[in-house]
Amino acid sequence: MLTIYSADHKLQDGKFELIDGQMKPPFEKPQRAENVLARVRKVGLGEVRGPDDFGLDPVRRVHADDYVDFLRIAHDDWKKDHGDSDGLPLGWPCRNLRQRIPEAINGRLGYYSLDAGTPVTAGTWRAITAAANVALTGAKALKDSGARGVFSLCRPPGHHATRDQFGGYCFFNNVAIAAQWFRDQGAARVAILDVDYHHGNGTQAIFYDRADVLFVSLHAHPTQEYPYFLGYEDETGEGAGAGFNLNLPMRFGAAWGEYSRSLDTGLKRIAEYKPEVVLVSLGVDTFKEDPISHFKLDTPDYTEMGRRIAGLGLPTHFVMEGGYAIDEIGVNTVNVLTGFESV
Ligand code: SP5
Ligand code: ZN
Repeated sequence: MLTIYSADHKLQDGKFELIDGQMKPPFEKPQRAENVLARVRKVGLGEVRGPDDFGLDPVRRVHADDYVDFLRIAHDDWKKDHGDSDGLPLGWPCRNLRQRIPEAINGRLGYYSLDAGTPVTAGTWRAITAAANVALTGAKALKDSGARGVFSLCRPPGHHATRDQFGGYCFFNNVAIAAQWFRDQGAARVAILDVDYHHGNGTQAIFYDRADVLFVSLHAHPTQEYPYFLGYEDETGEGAGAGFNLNLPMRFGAAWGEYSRSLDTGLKRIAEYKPEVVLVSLGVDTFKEDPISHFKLDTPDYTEMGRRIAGLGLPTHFVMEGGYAIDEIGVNTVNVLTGFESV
């Protein structure tokens, strides 16, 4: 299987995230992607290629123009007020407040974000544009080559990013950008299967009122886990998108038995939909030893996950999302890919 990778991901290297009431070194760090890449090479998964530059047009198909323009200048503006530290918001336009964009960079960071766990650094813009290009290059390679599967080793991840908000370590929604690209290239129906431990609130929100992109997500129940405010079972889509969003939340402690039943439910829905292409938001933070998660998947389960996804018999674009157990992120991620190829 072809892997797309850019070393520019290393430019997203925050000093701290706010988590559990403490400023801690970010769980979402460069070594994650390096360990996945090392495993891809070790098992001989296939060629590793750098991304092509698609420019910002395909990004703007998913994200608001003002949001894209804000991210481009956000750290420069932060630096003017605060020096060369990482930018983090500390206030948001919540209930009972106005939805107006303020002048102050602190205020704009709040307006365009979901949380204080996602540092805006000097290298963020270059890293996130590279990650979008990694997703787009993988999409184009899948379409042009007629291969069964392609792996876009995106970092930072993307599925929490909405059309105009960053958060959950995500800035550009890589999988949504790739899905929209497939649509714009003529694919009538596109399905996204999100197996990251956290609900893909950004991806859901982007496609919520559309029938041309089916979103299916397996995740920790939002009543217990981040992002807390989206990802419930009763979110099934609206307007033209009614019936084209499927959330399969599970309580803390879910292991492969329960998880695999949810996976089969999700795969059945995707098969019924008859998409031309499937994108997989591939997070491996469902692993039993993940430091911020509470599911119990084990390393061999990822191989079986890949096999079951392959059972769809559809062109499949794997897009990297979360996974914070740094020593096992490589084997767990690549097991999905080799499991997929073994069928
Ligand atoms: C892409 C992705 O996986 N983003 C995850 C973002 C999660 N950020 C907040 C996590 C807070 C959960 N509490 C952690 C408890 C560990 N003691
Ligand atoms: Zn996650």
